[in-house]
Amino acid sequence: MAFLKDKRALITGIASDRSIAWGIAKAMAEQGAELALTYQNDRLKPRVEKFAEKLGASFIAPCDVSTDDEIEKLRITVEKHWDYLDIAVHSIAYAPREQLEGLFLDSVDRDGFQIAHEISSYSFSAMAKAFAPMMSGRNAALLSLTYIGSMRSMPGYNVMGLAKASLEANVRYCAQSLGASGIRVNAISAGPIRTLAAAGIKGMKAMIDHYEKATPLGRSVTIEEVGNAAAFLCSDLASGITAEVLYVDGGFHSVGFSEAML
Ligand code: 0WD
Repeated sequence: MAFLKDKRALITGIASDRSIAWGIAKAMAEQGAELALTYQNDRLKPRVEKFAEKLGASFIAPCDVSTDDEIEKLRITVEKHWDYLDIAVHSIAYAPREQLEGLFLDSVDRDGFQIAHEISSYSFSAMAKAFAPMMSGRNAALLSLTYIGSMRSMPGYNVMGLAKASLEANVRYCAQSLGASGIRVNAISAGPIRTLAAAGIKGMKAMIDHYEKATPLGRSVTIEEVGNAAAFLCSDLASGITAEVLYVDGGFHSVGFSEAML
């Protein structure tokens, strides 16, 4: 059963074939969704064009979420192609590299804090505001990607942990704002995956290695596993689920200490 048949999905955040958004796009296409993909800048455009071709996406469009103008342009483009939207995926995060090194208090500053929160959290509300009118009354779904560094301190994650905490609250408040319009709003908290974004975080390799000892599944997860969970959460099968942060992390979030760590 293709459980996203007749659904139209807008997917942001594909930067490479390791991107979580690529895993999500593949899973949604497999489940029958019609796709549109965005790219952050001209450098990424040819890459995203190829990805769009592979999945038979209807169109691609630029969007750097750091300005309202670009988000508005994206909304206009999407409206030109489609008269409704069922799914919008926000798979975007950014903090200046120097924010992701050393101890939090040694690296955080006003600019870094503002940029991390604006790109990684505010842009989700901005997307929700822009696309809610096209999604209204359709059992539609908005989805973002978060990480457990929002709840627990992680080496090098620093201000991004604060931005993810904000993003998770953002999901709950957007869910409250949009529930009456039949729009569900959720996030997936993924285990660590080697992507371009993860490469910027010092200690990521050690953290992924640690997962082998620390998770019930004995490993971290793949972009395909996150993609399948995303496809489910954005489908009618999840019609009762909103304001939720779903952990797709091999069970890491549940563990205090494991046998393998003794
Ligand atoms: O371990 C991981 N990789 C995890 C990632 C674990 C848990 C959560 N996540 C989250 C990330 O925080 C992010 O929210 O998943 C989301 C996707 O991250 P990813 O797939 O790991 O990373 P990547 O493939 O790098 O895609 C993120 C993309 C950017 O890539 P780069 O590496 O070029 O910064 O986000 C996009 C960009 O394409 N992006 C933007 N898009 C539009 N406007 C912007 C922007 N201003 N900034 C970054």
